[in-house]
Amino acid sequence: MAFDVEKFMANVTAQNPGEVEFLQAVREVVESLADFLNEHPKYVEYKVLERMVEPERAISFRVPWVDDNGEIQINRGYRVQFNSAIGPYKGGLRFHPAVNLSMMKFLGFEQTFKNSLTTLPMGGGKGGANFDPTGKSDAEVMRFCQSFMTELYRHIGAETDVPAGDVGVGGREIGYLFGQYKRIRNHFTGTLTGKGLEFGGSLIRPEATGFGTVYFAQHMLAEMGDTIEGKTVALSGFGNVAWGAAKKLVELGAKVIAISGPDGYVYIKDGMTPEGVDYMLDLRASNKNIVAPFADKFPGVTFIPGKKAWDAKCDIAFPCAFQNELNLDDAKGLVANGCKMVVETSNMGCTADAVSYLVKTIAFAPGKAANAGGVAVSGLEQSQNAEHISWSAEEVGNKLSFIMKNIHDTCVKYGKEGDKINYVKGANIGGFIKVADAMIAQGLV
Ligand code: 2IT
Repeated sequence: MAFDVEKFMANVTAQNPGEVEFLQAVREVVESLADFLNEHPKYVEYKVLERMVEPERAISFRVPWVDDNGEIQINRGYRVQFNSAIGPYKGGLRFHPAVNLSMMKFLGFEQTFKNSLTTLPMGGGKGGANFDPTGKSDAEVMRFCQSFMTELYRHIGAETDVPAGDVGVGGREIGYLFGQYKRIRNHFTGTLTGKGLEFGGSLIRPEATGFGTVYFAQHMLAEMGDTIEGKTVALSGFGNVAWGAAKKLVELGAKVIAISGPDGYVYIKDGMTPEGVDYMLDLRASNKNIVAPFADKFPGVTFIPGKKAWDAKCDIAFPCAFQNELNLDDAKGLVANGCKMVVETSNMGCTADAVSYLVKTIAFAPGKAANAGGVAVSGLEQSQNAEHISWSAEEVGNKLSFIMKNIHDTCVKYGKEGDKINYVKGANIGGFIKVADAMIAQGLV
């Protein structure tokens, strides 16, 4: 029974019509796995991949709330519980106007592989709402979060499903969500991660995704006999993930020359300073979703409206904002400008044709490997909550660094092609095996 990529994709496409992002994420995995499956026919025989592309459960619900003008607003909330073969569902919540079922499914599918790569016992899930936090007051965000949790609480739990943050959901939102969960259930448990330090949060969780992606980049560079010191770096976004990456890059002596927002990018001629890194937090907290004020704040910084950070000449690019934010033209532009490495830090940050081009041309890491540090430290937060203790920053940091090295080693193990490493293939095969073997061992469930 040979595995046929196009036949498989034709079935998935018929079952999930119009779910463009989900189908993109599935195709990437299926193409990476095809040879491996044909070499290991038991996975084909047990229809593991057919089962993996079907979420165990997908919940959609109404989220009514009242805005500051007294007007009633209705949003749609989701939780997609994708795969629990290796642990309770785990994955973030995204609040963004473009959220729909396809986006939730692509993120939940990717999360399953990513969580497996961390080596921690976490299944895959994702959720969110088509709520736009831009310009909302604190009170509006709180009322929205309370209404969202008033439905979500019945589907989650410390041993069932543990949500966290993602785009549009940070410490403030997790605080409001946790408060409402605790109030309804009368349980103080680690059912959400990314909590404040005063109520069960983990040190290093805010930094973890950004730190992890930089550690991953260091391992990629070491593979090529190089280091990160002195490298010019372009980042997209200025949220939590871009902030963590910038903080670690500046600390390690790299030169961060661009960050970006929906309004354009800022070019930082002499590289970002530690003060610039701190100011990224103020920008995010302002809730305006624009990066332009960074150029007013610091001398030697130019705002380039309407352009992406990929216009800036750099050695390394870290997409840290949203899916499909780096397309084939962007990729070709980066390479023409001398870029040697793209480290996808947003989930599916590059379009499929950009990924194919980058994998062939320079060093490329997919988000499910490079950005796994965030969920990995969420897993460590769960462990600390379960033990009712908190670890030092050093202990968490060391574990994060060890996990990122392991993920890199896994990518090398399964992705080596001659003297190059295909990190996409390595991450997909490496993430697949553990989940697939667990599914086979547990029978048809
Ligand atoms: O995409 C991701 O891995 C996250 N948004 C973090 C998920 C988590 O559970 O910490």
